[in-house]
Amino acid sequence: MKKALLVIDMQVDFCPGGALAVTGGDSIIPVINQIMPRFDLVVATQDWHPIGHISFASTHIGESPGSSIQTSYGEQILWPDHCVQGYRGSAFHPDLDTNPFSMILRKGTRKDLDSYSAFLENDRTTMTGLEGYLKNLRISTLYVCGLATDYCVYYTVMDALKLGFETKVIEDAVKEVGIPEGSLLNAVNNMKQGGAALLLSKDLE
Ligand code: VGL
Ligand code: ZN
Repeated sequence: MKKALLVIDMQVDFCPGGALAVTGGDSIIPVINQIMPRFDLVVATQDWHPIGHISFASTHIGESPGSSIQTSYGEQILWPDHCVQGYRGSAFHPDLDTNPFSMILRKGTRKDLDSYSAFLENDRTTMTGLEGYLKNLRISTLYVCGLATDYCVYYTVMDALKLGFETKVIEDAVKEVGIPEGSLLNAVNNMKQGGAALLLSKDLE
């Protein structure tokens, strides 16, 4: 049974001072750096949007961050401009050890389609290729860490469960956006109900 660690979106823009900062987002970096060597494989994701991305409030006249719009694939929450391809904010946080990464998956790269999950984009049909990559390498168990617990971690975990991976969330190696209110509780409840385990890094075997 091989296990992989998914490191979700540990980027400058999701850490304090960034465009879509998660409070305390950088506080989980030492934990992630410490646990990475224990896995058979480490995969990192980067939110990686083109200028004028559909998820940016600035792309839509009269809209502001926090509101949502209807798209061809359903409701899409709007965010401040963040993780723009090649900009400083899209880089991995400088304190994150990137050496253990076997693969870096970039998501949300298409202008008209957002992707929270590392497996399926927000239209819920376009695959990123990660499922095949992990299954070809005989990975059966996924541990998930990174940002944000209520968006990209949440969607990734729910898809991983549906795709048949045993899935665990490392509680002290994730942090939430918390918008809108209740988003963390909703995410945690659904992840547990879907069969995900929550554990602390100290309890990793
Ligand atoms: C994320 C909002 C917008 C995340 C990405 O990484 O959780 N959240 N884009
Ligand atoms: Zn994004």
